[in-house]
Amino acid sequence: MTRKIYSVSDLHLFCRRSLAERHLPSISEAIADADAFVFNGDIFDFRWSVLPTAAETAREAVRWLEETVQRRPECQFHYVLGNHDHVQVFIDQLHELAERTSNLSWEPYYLKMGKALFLHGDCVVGRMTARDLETFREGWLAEESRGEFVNRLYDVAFRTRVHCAVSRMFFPRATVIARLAHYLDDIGHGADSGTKEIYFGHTHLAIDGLEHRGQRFYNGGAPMPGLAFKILRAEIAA
Ligand SMILES: [Mn+2]
Repeated sequence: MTRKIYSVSDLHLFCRRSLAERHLPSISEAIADADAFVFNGDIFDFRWSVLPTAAETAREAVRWLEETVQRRPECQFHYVLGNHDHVQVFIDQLHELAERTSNLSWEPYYLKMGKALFLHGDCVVGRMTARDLETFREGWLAEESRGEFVNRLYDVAFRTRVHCAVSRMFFPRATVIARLAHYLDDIGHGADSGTKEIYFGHTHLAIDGLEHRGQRFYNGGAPMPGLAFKILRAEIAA
């Protein structure tokens, strides 16, 4: 008996440079087929939101999530936070929503299901322990939208595909995997643990089952211009 688990990360909803809208139909199809569905961080983007305040973004985000989750009560939904959605005003409302919704739970850092582990992956911005990641995330708690001027500069950068080069420069694959392995060791889910598959995002660069020290790493990329994006599917022994 296996359970079908799908996951997506880095939709960056509410950021106008995200192409997530066009993937929403395939996300609905995956949800219709799923026993469990994992939102693996940066689903909503508070820094680059088109809405004027984090409070308004949080309200719309929770409304979207509630509708999505209620449409398929047979599916268990899990929300794992990323850096862009590790914002206090959202966390409070997410917690409240999960309290009153039987098929939704949330985790700040990672979720273990069977031999699989789901985490956002922002622990790869440096060589981080769990403690380092907590400190890093504290810096996001009071995030507010950056406003129109900076947003426009980023629009230009995206038109010239600078973001693709930046992702590749900051996140070489070997470095990403080594840093993930370091963090996983720290939280007790490293090579010698029972954890065999790692699903993550954040870097916006797709990885399809790369093997390292007996663990396999998967990243679905991101729905952004010039980048690959995929809904990840896992089968887990129930
Ligand atoms: Mn991220």
